[in-house]
Amino acid sequence: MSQRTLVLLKPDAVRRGLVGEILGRIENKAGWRIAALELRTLEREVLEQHYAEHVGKPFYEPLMEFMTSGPAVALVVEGERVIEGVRTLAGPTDPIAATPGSIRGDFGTIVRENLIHASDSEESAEREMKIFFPGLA
Ligand code: RTP
Ligand code: MG
Repeated sequence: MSQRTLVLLKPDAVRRGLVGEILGRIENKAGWRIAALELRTLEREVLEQHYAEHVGKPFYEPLMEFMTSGPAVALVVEGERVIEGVRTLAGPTDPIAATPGSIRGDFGTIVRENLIHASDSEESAEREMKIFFPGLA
């Protein structure tokens, strides 16, 4: 079942020079391909839409601060079971709980600065792709 998912390489990944490493892990998966990609400093308005479910939580403002702190890479990846697949590559939200071998498990220590976002369902993927790539067919 071919799917598309919205992925963000967060500002910590760009600052630390991990973009190539992370994109490589995604590209190495058989049959997956990058369908859109952009390096940009994300505007707060865009992130407010993206993280609408977290409004009011204690980590919301620090998350906004972090996510606007420098350029990020937004991309759409297309391929077989890619929604679940990229989340498996990423590992759980808390990098200390993430298994080595996963992106968060290999490179992260801080819950907020966990390197990567990936859509968690088909509905989220559709919603998030429209936020970051409104022109995408
Ligand atoms: P994402 O949406 O970024 O893929 O991450 P997720 O599903 O694994 O985590 P979620 O619960 O949706 O939280 C979104 C992002 O907010 C930051 N966060 N900080 N307690 C905290 O300080 C805290 N909890 C979450 C992380 O950057 C997380 O990825
Ligand atoms: Mg989430």
